[in-house]
Amino acid sequence: MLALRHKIPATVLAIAIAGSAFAAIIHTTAGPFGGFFGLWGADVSNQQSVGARFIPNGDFTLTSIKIWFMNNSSSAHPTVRITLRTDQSAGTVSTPSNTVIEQWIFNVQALGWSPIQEVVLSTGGVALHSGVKYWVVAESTASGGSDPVWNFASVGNTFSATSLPSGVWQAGGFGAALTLTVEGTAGLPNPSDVNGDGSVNGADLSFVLSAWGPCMNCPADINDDGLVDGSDIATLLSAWTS
Ligand SMILES: [Ca+2]
Ligand SMILES: [Ca+2]
Repeated sequence: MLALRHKIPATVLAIAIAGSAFAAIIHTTAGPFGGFFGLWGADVSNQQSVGARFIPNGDFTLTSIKIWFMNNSSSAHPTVRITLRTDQSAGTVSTPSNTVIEQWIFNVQALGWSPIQEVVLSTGGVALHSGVKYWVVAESTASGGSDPVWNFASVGNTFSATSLPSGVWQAGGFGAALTLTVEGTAGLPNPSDVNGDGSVNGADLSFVLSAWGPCMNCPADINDDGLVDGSDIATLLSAWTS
């Protein structure tokens, strides 16, 4: 469902938020795009969720995701939930799966049709594997007419999908280019870097010692055997960086 807008703020494209000097761009599009009738976007509401797919061309660790949002309300800041998900390919149809890798919930900053680029930061340790399909999905419980609008970009390099009110996903295509920038650091996360700060050092050692004992699905269990013990310490020490 397209949402046509009638204002094109002259300053919109001049707004840029500089990324970290250490972050690499994994996938990016142009900024908000409009035509004669104004800016274009996809409604994110209780009737429709929207997804954009990206495929890393190398192994990365996620650092941030940036998306331009407008707002159908000029007075309220509706809530949006962003999730990073795996792909669910059925036959030749690619849509988001229900497997959430990381999620962020916030209220859109934009009021009305002047878009603002929202930036969400990863808590660390999220691996993005080369050649694998990932989805960034935006959802909202806001009703139509007062809902967030995910801006379209001018270049169609991002495969998209939208959901029906029933929640069933329908694949879109490359035509509706949603704005999206995914950034990360090169290389997969180091399991010994349990606090995800890029170094393996005393802080990680303290973290592991404080989680000593049985521990399922926790970062301190570096070798993922359900127990935080000396074998995890040995792995951590062998990966020591500073
Ligand atoms: Ca660390
Ligand atoms: Ca272990």
